[in-house]
Amino acid sequence: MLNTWNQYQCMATFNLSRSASLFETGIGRGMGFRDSNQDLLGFVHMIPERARARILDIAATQLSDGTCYHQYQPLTKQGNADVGGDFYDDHLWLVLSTTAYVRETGDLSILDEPCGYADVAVPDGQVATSTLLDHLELSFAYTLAMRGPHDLPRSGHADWSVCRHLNCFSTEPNESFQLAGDVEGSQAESVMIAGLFLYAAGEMVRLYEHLERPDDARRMMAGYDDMLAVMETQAWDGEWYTRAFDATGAPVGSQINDEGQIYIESQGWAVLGGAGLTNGRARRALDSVAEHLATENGIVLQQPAYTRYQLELGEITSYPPGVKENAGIFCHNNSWIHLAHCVLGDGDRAFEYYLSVCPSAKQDQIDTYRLEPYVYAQTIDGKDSLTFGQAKNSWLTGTAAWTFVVLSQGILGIKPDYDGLRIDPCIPATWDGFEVTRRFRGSTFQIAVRNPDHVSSGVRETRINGEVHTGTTIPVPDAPSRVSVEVTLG
Ligand code: BGC
Ligand code: IFM
Repeated sequence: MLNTWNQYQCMATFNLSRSASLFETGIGRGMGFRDSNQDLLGFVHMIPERARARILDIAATQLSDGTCYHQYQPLTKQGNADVGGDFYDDHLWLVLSTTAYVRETGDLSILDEPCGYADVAVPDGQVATSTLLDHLELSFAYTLAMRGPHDLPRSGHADWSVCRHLNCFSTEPNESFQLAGDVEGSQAESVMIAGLFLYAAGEMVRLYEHLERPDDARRMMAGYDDMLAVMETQAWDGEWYTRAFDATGAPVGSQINDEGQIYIESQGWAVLGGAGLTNGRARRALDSVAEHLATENGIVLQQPAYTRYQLELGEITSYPPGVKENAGIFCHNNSWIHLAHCVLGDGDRAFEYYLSVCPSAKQDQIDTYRLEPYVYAQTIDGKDSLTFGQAKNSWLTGTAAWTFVVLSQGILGIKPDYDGLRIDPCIPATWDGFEVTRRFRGSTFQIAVRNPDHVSSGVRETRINGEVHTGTTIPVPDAPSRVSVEVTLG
């Protein structure tokens, strides 16, 4: 899966985003701001020049207020005006794709490239004045500024979960149905965006540290600390992190709800963003995922599934229980939980969960799974569905990129970093070790990891070309060469 099919699928998602497939609709979807930024995470190592161009194209569809065209057409590179500016997670994914590219390539020049905003005309013969770094700064500032009543980031029309629409509410107490449409000025909030912001802010801190701009790094850290405090004071529900607050300020993904009490996305992003790491909540939140959401076919998106249409939550409640975002297994967000377990050093759980959505592990139930056993599916029907275990929409899904990150950087622990290749695995304790050949910035790293004590994580010794090396980051040689790396866990 990792060497061949996963990367082949990453190439497909990079090229096609979510358009031109037998599952999605023709050219209607174009390139998604959110989707294509995430697809890059599984592509930057393959053809970095194409990744560079794509990042700049995407950035140019950001609007000058910080929001983005949600989709753009690849040939004209023009945003689709009918779906612009109202998904308040979009801009943050640009931070992830850009820093992934720079970590992989070391190419800092991309930060100074003029991009321009989609709504600001550039006179003929001139270049745009805003650079990619300006776009990252604007993305950071936008989320910090656009907050709701709990000081959490506002969600806009919808966050990553595109069909949960929190900005609708009935103004008539007894009205049971009203056409869903955002109520102007409503201030629904997203806990997932708060976690994603924490992660993105952490990336900005490390980028500025690498650029040797300590004042800017401190400024980013202040934003991080501010959001972390809000997350811990407003979004902890007792056993897990809440998912959102709707337009009336009521929690979504809380024990006080009768349906949709616990959601997967906010648990993953809280931990990836660094919440709950010093107060036991990260472990507790992931234990709650295991208790309420995990199944042998993957982790369902929320529980209990919605059984009736609810205006305050929108389209998500119109899907049958166990299907798609309504308590289906969305493989894409499963990978955030895999990575969160890697943050906690729990390689057994990360790998067990990975296998539960891995298509090549479905051979003995292929009559139930019913899709290709070599590319990830977007969803697998959840335990509330009559067709539990049946996969849907293979190929064009963010699962491809994120699972490549899980396997290569989370479990095998080979992480491209600004100063070299960091090797810090998180594997099942039963593994004796593994070997990997990784090409990185022109050199070839021959990596052997040994696990004599059968632990999951923790590096006891690193050797480079036979010599003991302090730390886990392998520097890049001045001239392209072969580097032999031996890592002993324990
Ligand atoms: C997904 C659907 C989702 C839709 C919302 C599609 O990519 O396949 O599950 O409802 O996006 O626009
Ligand atoms: O995050 C979205 C994505 O943008 C399109 N497909 C569905 C995902 C989850 O709703």
